[in-house]
Formats: sequence, C-alpha cells, structure tokens
Amino acid sequence: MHKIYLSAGSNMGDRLETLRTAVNLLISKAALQKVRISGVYETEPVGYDDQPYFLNICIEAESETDAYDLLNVIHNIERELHRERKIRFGPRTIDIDILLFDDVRSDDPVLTLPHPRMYERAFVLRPLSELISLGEDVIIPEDKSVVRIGDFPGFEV
Ligand code: PH2
Ligand code: MG
Ligand code: MG
Repeated sequence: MHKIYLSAGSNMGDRLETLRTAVNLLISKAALQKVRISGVYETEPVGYDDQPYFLNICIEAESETDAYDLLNVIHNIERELHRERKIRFGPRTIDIDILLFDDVRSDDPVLTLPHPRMYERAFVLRPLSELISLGEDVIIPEDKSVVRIGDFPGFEV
C-alpha cells in the first residue's frame, strides 16, 4: 500500500464543483482509500499573474496503484475535465499534481518526486499542513534526511 499526497487546483468554470468531481474520479479510478481532504483555499495565482484566483486543496490517501499508473489516471481525469495546456502556470479547469509518493525520490522529468516546486508554494503547503501533523516524519526529499513540515523554508506554523 502506498501513501500519497496530491495537490489540486482550479481557476476556470465552477471551481468547487470541478474539485469535487476530480476527487470522486480519483477515488474511483485510482482506488484511493483512507482519503483525507484539506479545506478549500482561495489563492492568488502564482507564476502567471493575469488570471483568476484558484481554489486549491490537498489530498492524502492510500492506494495500491503505482506512481506511473496514478499519473496516467490523473492525466485522464484532467482530460475528462477539459484541461487544456496553453500557458505554463496559466488558467486551467483542473490541475492535479503528485506531491509525495511514499518516500520516493525521482528525477524523472515525467514524474519528479517530491514535486519540485511544492516547497515554494503556500497554496500547497498551507492545505498540506492540515493533513500532516507537526513533528510527523513524512518526507525524505533531495539528499536531506527527514524534513518536517514546520521546517520547510519560508513556512511558519
Ligand atoms: N498552479 C500553477 C501555477 N500557479 N497558483 C495558484 N494559486 N494555485 C495553483 O494551483 C497554481 C498556481 C501551476 O500548476
Ligand atoms: Mg501544478
Ligand atoms: Mg500538473
């Protein structure tokens, strides 16, 4: 069984309904179990300013699905929810990113783990902090040993 953390964001159309649908599709298509979902945050766009505010959530789950199958499921759901890839960091009906997959570290450009920008993004770290208890050892990124959520750069709890 794998322990998985995902981030999802939407800033086009009915953002909340899209997030709800995405979560339900993830649960059914990736056979997610023990699912916990953070609160929903309305967040300022990061990386490309001229676009609407996002709604963002993080998801914690367990699944037997392996990382690349999960990525495949995610891409199918993004397509089903009419995601178009036009502008990098630009507006999208849905974006689902794998943040952490067990303690896997991977430099594969197709699936880099942990997600390479998660530590810089309050729209990820704030909802994620609801799901990871302070002091809980969950992440082994880069060549550091154990990083706790309170230790992320620029993140104050
Ligand atoms: N996703 C991006 C780029 N910028 N900004 C916010 N607030 N929320 C996002 O989910 C987001 C973003 C690229 O994936
Ligand atoms: Mg993203
Ligand atoms: Mg993405």
